[in-house]
Amino acid sequence: MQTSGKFIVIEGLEGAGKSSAVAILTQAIQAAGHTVVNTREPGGTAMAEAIRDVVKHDWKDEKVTVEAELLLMYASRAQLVQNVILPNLAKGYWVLGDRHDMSSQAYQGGGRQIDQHMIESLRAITLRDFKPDFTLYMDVEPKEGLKRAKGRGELDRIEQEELSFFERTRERYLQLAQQDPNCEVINTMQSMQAVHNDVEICIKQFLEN
Ligand code: T5A
Repeated sequence: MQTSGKFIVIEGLEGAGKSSAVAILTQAIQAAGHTVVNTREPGGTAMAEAIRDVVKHDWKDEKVTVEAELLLMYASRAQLVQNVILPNLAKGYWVLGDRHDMSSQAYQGGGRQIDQHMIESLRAITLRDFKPDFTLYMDVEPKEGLKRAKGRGELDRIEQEELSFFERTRERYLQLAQQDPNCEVINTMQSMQAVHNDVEICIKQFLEN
């Protein structure tokens, strides 16, 4: 599909401060005269939101397996990309995604240690060559991120994983960010004001180019 809008994605571990970054970016992009459509993954369509409930909280008494988790992330992404992201980009709107494919590569590939080739196959089926125009990876040390997430309330199924799971996830995130020329890393182990300033600088540079 031909697209004329831009697809911007925020990535990072729990408690990295993605929600605040989304608010800053939304405001900056709107101020530049663009219409912004906000999405989140998993989720963002009626069916994808039902999938989000399952992956975040299990299904009744039935545990989500590692394989089902991976497939559900891509099922949710397929619904969102085809039904929301591509049609809005085609209208010239800017889509701001709270998580996208890098999350699967980091959490399922890094955290769950699922073979990268298997993930690549699902990615090829779901996305073909569709990619974000720009990704902001909010980097946080897992211990600190989880502390922040705990401060916000009860932890969900994935947030209850061991620290080593998040350490592997972060390591993969950092590798992916380094390999992606359209990805900027924000250090969130600093004050919220300092993070705010860094996010503003990044989006300003992207908007100017
Ligand atoms: N997932 C998702 C996969 O495994 N594979 C996939 O393919 C996809 C798409 C989704 C879950 O699914 C997994 C990843 C996730 O486990 P989610 O709710 O979308 O879950 O994501 P979370 O990361 O859980 O969302 P959070 O709300 O925890 O993270 P945020 O948005 O990064 O954190 P935020 O902004 O709410 O901040 C949390 C708290 O920290 C404070 C904030 O005020 C807030 O209270 N904070 C700071 N405090 C001090 N200093 C700073 N610099 C701070 N920045 C934020």
